[in-house]
Amino acid sequence: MLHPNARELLSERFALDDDEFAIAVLDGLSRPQKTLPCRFFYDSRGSELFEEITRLPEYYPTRTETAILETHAAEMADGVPDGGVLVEFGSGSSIKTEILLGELPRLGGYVAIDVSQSALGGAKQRLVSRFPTLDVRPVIGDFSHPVALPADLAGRHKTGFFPGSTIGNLTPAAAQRLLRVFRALLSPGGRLIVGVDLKKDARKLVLAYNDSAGVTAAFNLNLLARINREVGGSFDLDAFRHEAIYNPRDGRIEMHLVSRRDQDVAVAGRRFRFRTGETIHTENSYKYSVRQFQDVARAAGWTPARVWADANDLFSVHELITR
Ligand code: AVJ
Repeated sequence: MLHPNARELLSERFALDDDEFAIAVLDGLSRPQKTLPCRFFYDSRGSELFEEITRLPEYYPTRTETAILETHAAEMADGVPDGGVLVEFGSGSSIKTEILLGELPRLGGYVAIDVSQSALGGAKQRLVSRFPTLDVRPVIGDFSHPVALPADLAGRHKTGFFPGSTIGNLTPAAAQRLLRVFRALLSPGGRLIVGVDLKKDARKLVLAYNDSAGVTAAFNLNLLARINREVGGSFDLDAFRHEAIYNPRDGRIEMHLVSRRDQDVAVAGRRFRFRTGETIHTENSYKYSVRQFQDVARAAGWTPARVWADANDLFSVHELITR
């Protein structure tokens, strides 16, 4: 039995990560509705494929949110006091952050939280060369668990930044819990800028997750390749197909991997049976109206303030403040 802190100390990019993946896979495949957690999409191949998704003509969220940030960056920045700190949850390459940082010459520090040490290192290098006086503080960690901010910045005013509609991967109940965690971390007087994909025509949504070039299909199927490699699986990738559907009741896109035939698959020495048409549910991507998201934010103790959207109401960026 490991000391609880040992997991924290050893976690990133280490044996315990493989462990966590294996446990999640065996658990998910043992359920009546087979499921795999979407956070495991992002191995190095998966991250490449996601980058490719963001450039697809059908995938509107990334370019729409980027345009909203470019249009309204000065307004978003005007709530950050001189010497205040910007805290980004799941910062990755910090590309979108750069848009805000251009409007924040007197920022007291930028705390970038991400699980990938290499992404953090690359982002820091790029940001420091563009903003030589910026104090960049990489923190390795998973944004979904409370992370400790650098102690010397604890007393500063904090603005959180959570773009990308990553929050859409969570159920509304889990999104509410995460917003509460963020509020505690950013308090007192904290503020949050969060990107949220909007409800829209179901056909447009489905096309964004089922592109004609098949990149999203490859992204979804890559999860099976990862299981084969890292957990000792026997998945035949040709025996499954990608599916994206809009579930109007829950207001979410669901991605599934559909078994093309009756088959048995071995994973880590265990056997899993698939019927023809049976699916593995691999991702939810919830879509909100502005009001629905504000209700979730209020239930988490935030006060909704400004909302920015594009002219076609495809995507929204919310400002949440502490009353
Ligand atoms: C990174 C969670 C915002 O839900 O749109 C893109 C992931 N999955 N295409 C999304 C994703 C399939 C994406 N997020």
